[in-house]
Amino acid sequence: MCFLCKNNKIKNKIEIGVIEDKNMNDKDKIAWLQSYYQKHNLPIQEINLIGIRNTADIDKDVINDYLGYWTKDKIFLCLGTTDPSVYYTKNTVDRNKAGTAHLDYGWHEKIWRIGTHKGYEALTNTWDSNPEFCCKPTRFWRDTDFNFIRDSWDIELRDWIGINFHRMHETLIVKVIGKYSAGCQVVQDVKNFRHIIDTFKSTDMYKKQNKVNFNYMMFTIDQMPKDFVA
Ligand SMILES: [Ca+2]
Ligand SMILES: [Ca+2]
Repeated sequence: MCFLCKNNKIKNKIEIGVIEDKNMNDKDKIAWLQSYYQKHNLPIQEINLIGIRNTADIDKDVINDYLGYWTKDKIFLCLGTTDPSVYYTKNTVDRNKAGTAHLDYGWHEKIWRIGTHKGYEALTNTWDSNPEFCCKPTRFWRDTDFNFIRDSWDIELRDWIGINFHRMHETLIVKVIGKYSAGCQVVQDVKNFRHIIDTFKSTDMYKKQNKVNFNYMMFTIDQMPKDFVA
C-alpha cells in the first residue's frame, strides 16, 4: 500500500472512530479527540479534562472508568469512577432522599476550577459572585428509585451541588468506590490525582488567572475507538 493511501486509511478510521490498528498510540488518541471536539464544535482549551464512563457492574461498586486530560501533545488517563457508589445508592441513611446524583455524560462547559474538597486541593464546582469566575452549575440526573438505571421517571437537574473532581484515599489504593462518590468524579490513585492537579496548575491559563474555569467531556466507553483505553 502506498504511503498516501495508508495515511488516508488511518485518517478515515480516526474520523469514523473505528480504529482497528492494535495499540492505538497517544498521537492517534489525541487526533481522535481533536477530531471529535472539532466535529461537535467543542472549544479546545490548553488542557482538556475527560472522563470515560463504563456503567457495567455499577451495582458491584467497581472502579472501572477512566479520568484524565489531553493537550495538543499529551494524553493522560487513569482509573477512577464517574459513577456514584453503591453506598450512596443503597444506604437509606446517608443517600440523598431525592435520588442519587449521576453526572450526565457529554459536554460540561466550565464546571470546575482549582479549589478545596474536604480540606485538600481538587477541582471544585465553585459558585462565585463574580460571573467571570463562577463555575457553571453541573448537569446531572437523580436516580429516584435507587436502581442505578436512568428511568423515564428519574429527574434531570442543573445545579451547584458539590459535584467535584477529587481522589479516593490519601495513601492507599482502594478497590471499591465505597464512600468516595455520591456523584463526584474520583481518581483511584492519589499519585495520578496529584499529577492531574499539578498539570492543571502548570498551565498558562491557570498561572494567568487561578480562578479560571475548566471544561469536562464525559464519554461513554462505547463511544471510544477500540484500544483507546487498555
Ligand atoms: Ca463505572
Ligand atoms: Ca432509576
